[in-house]
Amino acid sequence: MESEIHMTGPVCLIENTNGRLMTNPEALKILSAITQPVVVVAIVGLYRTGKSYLMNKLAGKKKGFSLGSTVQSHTKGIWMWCVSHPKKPDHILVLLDTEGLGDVEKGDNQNDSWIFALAVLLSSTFVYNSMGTINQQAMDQLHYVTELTNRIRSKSSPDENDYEGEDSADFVSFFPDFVWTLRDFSLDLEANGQPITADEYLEYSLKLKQVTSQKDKNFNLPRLCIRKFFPKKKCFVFDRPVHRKKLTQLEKLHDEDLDPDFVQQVADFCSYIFTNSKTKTLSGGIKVNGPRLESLVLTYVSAISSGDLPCMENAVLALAQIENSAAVQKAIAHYDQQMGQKVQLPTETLQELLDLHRASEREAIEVFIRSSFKDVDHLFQKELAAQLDKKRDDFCEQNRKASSDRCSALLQDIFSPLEEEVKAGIYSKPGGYRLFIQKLQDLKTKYHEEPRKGIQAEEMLQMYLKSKESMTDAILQTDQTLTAKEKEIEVERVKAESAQASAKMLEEMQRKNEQMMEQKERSYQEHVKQLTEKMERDRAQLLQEQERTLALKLQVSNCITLRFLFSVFSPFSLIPTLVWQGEHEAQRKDPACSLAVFNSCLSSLNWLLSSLVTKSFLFAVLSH
Ligand SMILES: Nc1nc2c(ncn2[C@@H]2O[C@H](COP(=O)(O)OP(=O)(O)OP(=O)(O)O)[C@@H](O)[C@H]2O)c(=O)[nH]1
Ligand SMILES: [Mg+2]
Repeated sequence: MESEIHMTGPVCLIENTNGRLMTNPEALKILSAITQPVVVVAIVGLYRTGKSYLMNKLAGKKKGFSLGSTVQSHTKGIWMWCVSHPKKPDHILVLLDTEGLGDVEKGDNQNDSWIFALAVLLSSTFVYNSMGTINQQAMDQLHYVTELTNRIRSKSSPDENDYEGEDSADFVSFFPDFVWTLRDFSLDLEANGQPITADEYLEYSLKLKQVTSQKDKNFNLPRLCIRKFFPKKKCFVFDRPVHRKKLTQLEKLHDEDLDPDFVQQVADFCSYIFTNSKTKTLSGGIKVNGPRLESLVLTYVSAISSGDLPCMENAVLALAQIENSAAVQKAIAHYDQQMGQKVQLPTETLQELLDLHRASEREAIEVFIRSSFKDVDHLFQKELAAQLDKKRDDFCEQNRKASSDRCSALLQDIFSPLEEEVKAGIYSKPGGYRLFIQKLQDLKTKYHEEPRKGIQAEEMLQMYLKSKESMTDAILQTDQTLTAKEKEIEVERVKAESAQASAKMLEEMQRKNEQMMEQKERSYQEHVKQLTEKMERDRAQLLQEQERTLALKLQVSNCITLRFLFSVFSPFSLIPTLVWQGEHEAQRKDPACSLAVFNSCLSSLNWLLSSLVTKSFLFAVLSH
């Protein structure tokens, strides 16, 4: 069960003091505790346009984000309120309310642009809020969107071969969805006498002019940028909530006191956001949770503060550094826990220990692979491999020591009575040597029968016997029943036995070395296997992202052909030719321009097709 979130009210996430942006540790701490994926909705727009009020509606609360009742701008910096997502279980809805743009008292446009850029970078749904209709003034106020290309980079080092604008063309894959909220909207939504939806109104307002002058270019620029950066757009219109005089009391009023249309419009807006706003996702399909959002905030704000452009790729890489390092720790902790549970030192054989290591290592690699991403040059996986190798070697050493300790204790237990007997002279008599050898054999058998002596059992025994060679020899030499010849033979036999044991030990050592080498190879293969599977999954993800971006870019080039067809076959073929020449220049430089033209071509083509089956076509032909 994921942890619940209890934030009684919003906190400032990014402070804006004297034009300097600073993160607030209290807010970052809240983010760091959110384990669930986050849906981030940011609202941006001119100051005093009811942004905070609307965000409170999304939080399902009457009060929260502080509202100002004077004409002075109220919200400063970026404020955050994290609430449980009302429709997505185990998701957190992060609401970001921003400082109003265009505050005359502030008079700092730069600062506004950064607030705007940060809201774009941090959100998965970007709400642009404005008063009244989408007129030229509203469009002009959106110049922040045209500045995004100068404020944000998608790649840390754009390809040299990329033509101008290519980097910004990649924004499209990672930018939030765009929602335009129009407050105190007083017009009827209709065009040519026909009712239209708010979305159609937005599309209509984003239509481009045929470029014949600089003025036309300026007219088109914000429209092009919105189309270019935000392929998914939505528009909501809101009536004025109450009579002007009651506006300052808005927070205290109940729904019954408000314009019923406004109440419904707010409900529709909230419902759309709850149902359609996506989890914040980064390049590589990385779903953002609280700590990840915290890292993004830190990276972007620190880039801005140090005079750099915030870069989406760098933010992901910075995040990867933190998480991959944590992934190594997590994997090692898992390995330690598994080994701690399963291993009892000393193990009977080296292979037994290596098998346990292998099983724990496999799981540890799985833990790492699951938690890591964008591990450039596999640096972190190599680090994990090195740490696991060291752990294995440490375990082998501990195993050797545990075995040595146990064997010496055993040898002491088993053989010390014999040593006492020798000291007491029990074997210093005729026939004593045979007696001694017999006893030694019995004790060796007893030693061999003891369980869990570990890998040093033989070596320790041989070492012990070697240390007692002089004692054995003394007993042999004092035994009067044996002839000199027999004693010579016996000395040779003992030597041969010792040499045989040494050879066996060497062989055993060789076998252990081979097992270790084999294990190293298997570890390597395990890393490669799991890495290959992960890379395969990443490749599929990348392909999906590339296809999405490519589809958008392709639309751009396709529209050139469509435009051509249209210019040839349209009853208005004379008009677009001029426009086409002017726009063509811009299209070559800016793919987004073509995207916009593509959309307008589509609508023209739609018009043409529908005209074909209506009388208006006849009328158009006749008038032509
Ligand atoms: N006319 C009108 N006023 C509204 C609307 N919604 C809220 N208000 C009022 O407008 C005033 C400002 O509202 P806020 O929500 O603080 O506006 P804001 O955009 O957050 O303002 P800043 O934080 O300064 O950028 C308050 O008195 C609200 O009651 C609306 O839809 N229309
Ligand atoms: Mg506000």
